[in-house]
Amino acid sequence: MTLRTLLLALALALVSTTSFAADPAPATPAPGTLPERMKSADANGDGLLDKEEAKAFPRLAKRFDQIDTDKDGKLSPAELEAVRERVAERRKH
Ligand SMILES: [Ca+2]
Ligand SMILES: [Ca+2]
Repeated sequence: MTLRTLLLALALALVSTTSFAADPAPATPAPGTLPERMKSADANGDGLLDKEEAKAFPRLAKRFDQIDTDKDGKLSPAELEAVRERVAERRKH
């Protein structure tokens, strides 16, 4: 009986592990660097905010060209992170 329970638990664990692994992993960059709000604004799900998507954030859209430091027309999480750091730095002074 104990072995049966053990096997059942093992089978369940395997099933849940397998279904977890089969989950289509979203192409997200390093966790924690991408604000949730950016993710929801990322309409086409490429992990970047283009000018259209940035319109969801008027303040972001206004400074789009400033934030887009590599001038590829899209805001990457790294670029947004850099802005956040600049803002945080300014708040300190
Ligand atoms: Ca996008
Ligand atoms: Ca860019």
